[in-house]
Amino acid sequence: MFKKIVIANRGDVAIRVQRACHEMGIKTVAVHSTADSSAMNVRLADESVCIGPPKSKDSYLNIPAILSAASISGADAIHPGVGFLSENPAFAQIVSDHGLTFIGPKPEHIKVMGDKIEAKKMALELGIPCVPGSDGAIRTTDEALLVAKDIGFPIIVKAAAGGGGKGMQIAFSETELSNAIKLAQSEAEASFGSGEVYIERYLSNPRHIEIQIIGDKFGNVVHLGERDCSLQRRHQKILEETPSPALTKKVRNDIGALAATAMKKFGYESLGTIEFLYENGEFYFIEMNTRLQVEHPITEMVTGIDLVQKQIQISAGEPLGISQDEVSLKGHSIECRINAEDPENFIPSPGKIVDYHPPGGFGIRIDSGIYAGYEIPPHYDSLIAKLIVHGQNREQCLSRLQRALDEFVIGNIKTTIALHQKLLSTKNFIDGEYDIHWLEKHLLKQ
Ligand code: MV4
Repeated sequence: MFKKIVIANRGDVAIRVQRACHEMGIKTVAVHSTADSSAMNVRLADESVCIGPPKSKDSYLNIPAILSAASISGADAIHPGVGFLSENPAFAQIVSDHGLTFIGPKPEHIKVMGDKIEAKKMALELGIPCVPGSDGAIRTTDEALLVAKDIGFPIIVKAAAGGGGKGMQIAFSETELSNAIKLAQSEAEASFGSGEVYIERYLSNPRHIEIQIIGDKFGNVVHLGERDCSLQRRHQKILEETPSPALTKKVRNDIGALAATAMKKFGYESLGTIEFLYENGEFYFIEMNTRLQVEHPITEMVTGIDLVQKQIQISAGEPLGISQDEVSLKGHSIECRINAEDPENFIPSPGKIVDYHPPGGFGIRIDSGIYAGYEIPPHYDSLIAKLIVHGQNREQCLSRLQRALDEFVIGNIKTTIALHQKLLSTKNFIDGEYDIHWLEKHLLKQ
């Protein structure tokens, strides 16, 4: 097992990884920007190294600085957390070229899934159902029209280098197609430096359901159920839950088994999430995430498995040690993402936290790096806390969550706690009746 790990991240995730390390007797090195010198993960780490100025590009994405921190601290592995360098195949390769372990999958696997066209080809080859669409990149309207004859309208144009919704365009008819392609191409070029696009049949009211899988270096792969991440605003998830109110036990077991079988065939090792759109009882693959995810705690709550410890053990060459029969999903879990933002207009609200009283009690978990007196820097993502609740069933989970939100004090900055309180008192949500558009259409005024 590793003796010392560099955690190349910040905020709640840096603390999450650090907790796993400390419980396993592994020393931690926090790397941080000058804006994060007083962050809680830095205080709690065994060692810390400043790796640059506030801008992520100069610090959390600064590969030479992170490698130097690993070298001077004598670490044997690097955990990339979520975001930042976690899905950068070149970084994963450089880390191993320096004789260190990248805690994550193989660079080849990160690379395939990073290109959405390659990912889709691979998914089809592995027997994962995909949205009907072009076989590869689309260059001209004529090429698109030929595919459209087969799949029909509406059609969505997506960037190959994309993900997260950037560079997407919808065409409802032939007349709109040419414009949609041009717009998507130029947006993709501007955002990712590659104008490559592909097309799919546009699903109008799906849910976003993702399957958590975990595999080791010996070909053992299991699935750990799903997470329903349909509640989002502008491609930012707001609340996630498991199990999904939309799935039966049989549907869950079938898609989970399919995902696990596919990943075994792929030779995938580490944590992974397969994202699907789910509409009219059918699953359609859209993307795969080759990292730990922000919403992983809800899977931990229902499985009882520490995903980060497992991820580290697997990277150290240990066997998974769990068979599919040994995975049982118990109760219900929900995560509310609490952002330092105005709950009405979502304008970031960084600043000093004066009062802090997190909720507690049975079934409550807070993953956060904030504390009373902490000044939230303005340079990063506005996620400041994750409130994760577990209950024996959805009903108990909802009442416990409502109680926890009512107890939560974060003053005197604006947070999205009020938005979650509103969501929890809305009939459609209480009934589990929502799709990927519901939050923006029915709860938020635009
Ligand atoms: C789609 C889709 C409908 N049909 N693909 C958005 C982000 C990217 N990860 C994929 N996305 C979508 N792909 C087809 N063929 C609708 C979306 C989409 C979406 C997906 C998941 C969660 C929220 C979303 C919000 C708007 C659009």
